[in-house]
Amino acid sequence: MRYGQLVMGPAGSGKSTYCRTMQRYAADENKVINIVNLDPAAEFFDYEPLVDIRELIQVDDVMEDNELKFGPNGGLIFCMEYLIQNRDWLEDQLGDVDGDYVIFDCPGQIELYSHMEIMKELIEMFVKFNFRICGVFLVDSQFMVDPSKFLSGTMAALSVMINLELPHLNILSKLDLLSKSSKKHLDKYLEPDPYSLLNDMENDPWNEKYEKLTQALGRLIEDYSLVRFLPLNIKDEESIGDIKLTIDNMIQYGEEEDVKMRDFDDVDNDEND
Ligand SMILES: Nc1nc2c(ncn2[C@@H]2O[C@H](COP(=O)(O)OP(=O)(O)OP(=O)(O)O)[C@@H](O)[C@H]2O)c(=O)[nH]1
Ligand SMILES: [Mg+2]
Repeated sequence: MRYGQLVMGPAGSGKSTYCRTMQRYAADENKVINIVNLDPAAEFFDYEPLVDIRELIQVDDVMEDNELKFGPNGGLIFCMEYLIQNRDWLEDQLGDVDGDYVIFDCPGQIELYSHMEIMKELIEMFVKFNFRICGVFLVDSQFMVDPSKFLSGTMAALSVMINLELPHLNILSKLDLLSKSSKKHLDKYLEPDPYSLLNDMENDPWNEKYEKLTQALGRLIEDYSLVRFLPLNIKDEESIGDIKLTIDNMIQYGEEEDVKMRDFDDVDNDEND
């Protein structure tokens, strides 16, 4: 069995930073996590990828192609479909390492996750490659400390959960950037009680007009009671550790076999021999 996280979320929500943070956290525990870049439009990320989709196909090349004539969004979808058609390339690049742990850094185009089939096909492919995989959906906490924005972020998370049918974790990212007063209100959003949040919206002119719709959305979130968020503060080891532990439990990492340990000690021993 291999273990994986599929890291998704809107543009700029902190996906690539999350991948790097997880990798470094694991390295501090002498464990190896590899990262695969699945964003064909990526320009910068601060990690050394095990596999990089840009070696197979890049959005710029697709957009410059005179026959295809794609813009950036259509180009990205084309690249993802191309990846699925070239599954042998990906399988070959990923190798076949039993018990390894791979984080897949996905593009920031929300429609890929919320209603298109591409991610589902990709997930099926990973399952065939023997991965036990979970979805990690990041939402920038700076946009969530406001009831109406929280509602739309939660709906986005819910549609991804329902569409992908994967074990799923929602994360509120970039907590280190929140002001002290926003942090105080955070608890309300981590274990959301839609009704009390909706009360907070009472003076919102939008809510006056669409009160019933807002209530129905609140009921939907409550009924599913699956939409919960874990906070991520990349400057706080405990917050990173909590997320890692929750995910490892979800994918049962380390329960069935000895986890892969990097032999830092062996290097020292060799030098002493
Ligand atoms: N302070 C702080 N900055 C962050 C954090 N996460 C991301 N950022 C910054 O936010 C910007 C976007 O972060 P990325 O990790 O590239 O986000 P992404 O979701 O991979 O973005 P796309 O791939 O373009 O969709 C960068 O400038 C990061 O440095 C965080 O936890 N704290
Ligand atoms: Mg990124």
